Amino acid sequence: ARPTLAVVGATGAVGTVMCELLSSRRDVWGEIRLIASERSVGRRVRCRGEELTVGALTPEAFDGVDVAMFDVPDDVSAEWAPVAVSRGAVAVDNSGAFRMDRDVPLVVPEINPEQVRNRPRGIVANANCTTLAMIVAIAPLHREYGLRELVLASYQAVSGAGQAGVDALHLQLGKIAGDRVLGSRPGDVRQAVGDELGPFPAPLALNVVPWAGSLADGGWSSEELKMRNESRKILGLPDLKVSATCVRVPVVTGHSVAVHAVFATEVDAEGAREALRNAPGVILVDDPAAGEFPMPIDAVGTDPSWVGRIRRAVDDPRALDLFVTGDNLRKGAALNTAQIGELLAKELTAR
Ligand code: 11C
Repeated sequence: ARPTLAVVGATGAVGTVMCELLSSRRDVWGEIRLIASERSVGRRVRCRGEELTVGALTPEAFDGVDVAMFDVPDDVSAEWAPVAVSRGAVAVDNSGAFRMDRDVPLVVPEINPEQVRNRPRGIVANANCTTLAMIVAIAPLHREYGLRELVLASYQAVSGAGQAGVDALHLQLGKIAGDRVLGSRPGDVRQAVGDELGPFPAPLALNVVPWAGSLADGGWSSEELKMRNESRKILGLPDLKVSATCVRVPVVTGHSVAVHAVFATEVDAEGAREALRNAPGVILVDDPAAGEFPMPIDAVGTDPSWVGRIRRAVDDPRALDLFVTGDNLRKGAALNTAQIGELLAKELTAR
């Protein structure tokens, strides 16, 4: 029989994309159960051509479930993924709650699909959306040249902070539309935006904010440390040097990363392009003379990581500079979770 799937957080920003993917990808599931927080219970949601009623998050909701996907905040996953496992499901978790747990594999199907079977806690973790956009393009270059170091700067969309982030940007843009004065100093939107900052520490409209996540030791943001720690774990490089600066930009969907990657051997840009042309989950867009480079407006609503602007560093023959953009709600979240779910469905169906 086909496995039963539960989607927890089905009505959130990622959950909504998950329902779209379940409707458009090859169908490997038997029953699909949608689960959400109290305020969404009873809502009717279209998924895979069916009109499904959203159910409550209770232990019994996982009875008979084979795979439970979690698209919820860390604290909800931390509490409920083990409940799903205790009821017999394999949990695929998109939060940060379990990613660095030694007994939880962190799986990107294009890179380390075999790890999905190594799950002593019954949980498989999905990486952070910023890590995912970048890592799909970095792994083929690592295979080619042997990665030693990453210096990263992100350009992250507001939907990374959920629907509240999207709502805040639209609200702010509405407030400043047509205003060419914008406060006492041209371009300082603070006065016009007021205190409607949503989940961000400063206005996003006509601004960039070098902050994502929470404050960690040494002045790093949690998001920057996730990029470091998750890249090391996914690539199996525990000593990889990674420095990231994470920046929020006024883009609705599509996380981008500027990458400086240092390798063990000399690199050449055409060789790197060739490796990426043949890589799964990657689309190469690298013809600046023709105005072609990866941008969020290309990546949004698509599955692959878009990569371009590939250059050998002027001052280091072992280093490449490049730019990557991916849909943070698809490959960055729902798509990678769906792909992991499909690996599990194949395994469970073969039993
Ligand atoms: C952001 N990347 O853009 C974050 C959202 O660890 O899964 C996802 C946080 C995570 O704000």
